[in-house]
Amino acid sequence: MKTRAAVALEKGKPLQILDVDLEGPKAGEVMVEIKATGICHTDEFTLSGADPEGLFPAILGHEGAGIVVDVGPGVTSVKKGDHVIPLYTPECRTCPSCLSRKTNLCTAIRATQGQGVMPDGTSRFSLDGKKLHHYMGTSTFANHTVLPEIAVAKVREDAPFDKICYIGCGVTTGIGAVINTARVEPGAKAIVFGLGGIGLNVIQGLKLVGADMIIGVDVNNAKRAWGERFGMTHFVNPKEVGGDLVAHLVNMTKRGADQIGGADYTFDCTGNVTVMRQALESCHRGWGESIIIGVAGAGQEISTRPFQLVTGRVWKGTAFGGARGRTDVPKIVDWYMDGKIQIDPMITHTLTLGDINKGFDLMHEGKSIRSVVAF
Ligand code: NAD
Ligand code: 022
Ligand code: ZN
Repeated sequence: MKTRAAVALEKGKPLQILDVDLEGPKAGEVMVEIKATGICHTDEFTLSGADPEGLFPAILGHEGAGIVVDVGPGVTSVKKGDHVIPLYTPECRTCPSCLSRKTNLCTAIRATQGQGVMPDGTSRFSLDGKKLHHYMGTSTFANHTVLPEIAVAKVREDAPFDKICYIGCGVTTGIGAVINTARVEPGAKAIVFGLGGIGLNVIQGLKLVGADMIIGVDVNNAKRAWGERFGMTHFVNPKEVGGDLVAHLVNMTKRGADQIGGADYTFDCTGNVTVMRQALESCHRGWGESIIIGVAGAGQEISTRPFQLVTGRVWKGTAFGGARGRTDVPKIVDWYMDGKIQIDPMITHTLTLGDINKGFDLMHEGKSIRSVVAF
């Protein structure tokens, strides 16, 4: 069949809106009509050519929501008409990683997903007879896409697609980092570096679990009001701190008879390796944990003195907020529908597919928190 898609023909060029060919779902696969998709940093990272593993031509996009329109042989967990969110981190429940209960990084389709093809090694997308690569196993910048059954989460049908698509990446990553990766407890003091589409979700996750002190750090003063809206209690602009940022943050978080400072939990939501070091070093000695969420540029390295870790600080990273997609994503949709978390205010722009390149411009200009394309 034909479907309309925003195609990344080559790196560094705007996406082109074209009718592409899409084959039906094979065994264990489903076809989904995408109703909405967010535009996230990693789409931009790949499109720009900065990602050395980026494949072209491709159909990008990994933050979507839609309806199952067809299922291949052997599919049992979803049926036609089900509402789903595609998962760039699948959940097979049978691979050693899923069974370990220690990680959400399912390995069932890992190799082929990275090569831009379906688990059988072929692509369902083509243009004029030429193969188009899938992207992150999701390819949501198309009105229809084909995914493995293990890479969709079935969600309730009364939830609006143009909002819950954000749960396909940003919301789950931010809230999940708090709940699954850091396991923040009530009363904790936390610092969030970078108040964008991820950091604001970390803030609302911290508020949800009952953190006491939520310090937001951003070089852009316009982010103060954004942070406050979701539960931030203090704001620091590193450019306006006279002196050392880490010392300033440690001082702000002093407590107890010994008056030792440092946060219980810090989160990097910038992808900047200098910020990652600041985040680690502004943790409390003995128990502070720093969670890296930001994805750094290719070839970047992090550093600190071993003393920082010897004295009990913990450096961790998280992918998709440590969430097991098929299990956790439907619950997050429920939280949204029950008013426990907010999504609507963070979606600052809703665009048509024809205007998708404007979404990338808004991201570059720092004007959006999230742009969503509604089909
Ligand atoms: P964003 O651009 O919306 O937000 C980044 C924020 O950081 C901006 O507000 C910016 O002003 C601020 N910032 C930049 N430099 C800073 C500095 N030196 N100190 C303090 N603040 C600074 O980006 P986003 O959508 O929130 O994404 C953040 C990062 O998270 C990206 O690297 C993205 O790739 C990554 N990410 C990771 C995962 C994962 O699973 N690990 C998932 C989604 C996104
Ligand atoms: C999503 N991300 C950034 C912005 N939006 C993002 C990027 C990469 C990962 C997670 C989120 C990520 C962390 C660890 C891995 N990835 C490796 C997982 C593994 O090897 O098992 C990652 C993922 C998918 C892809 C590449 C890297 C891909 O499909 N190309 C989850
Ligand atoms: Zn993303």
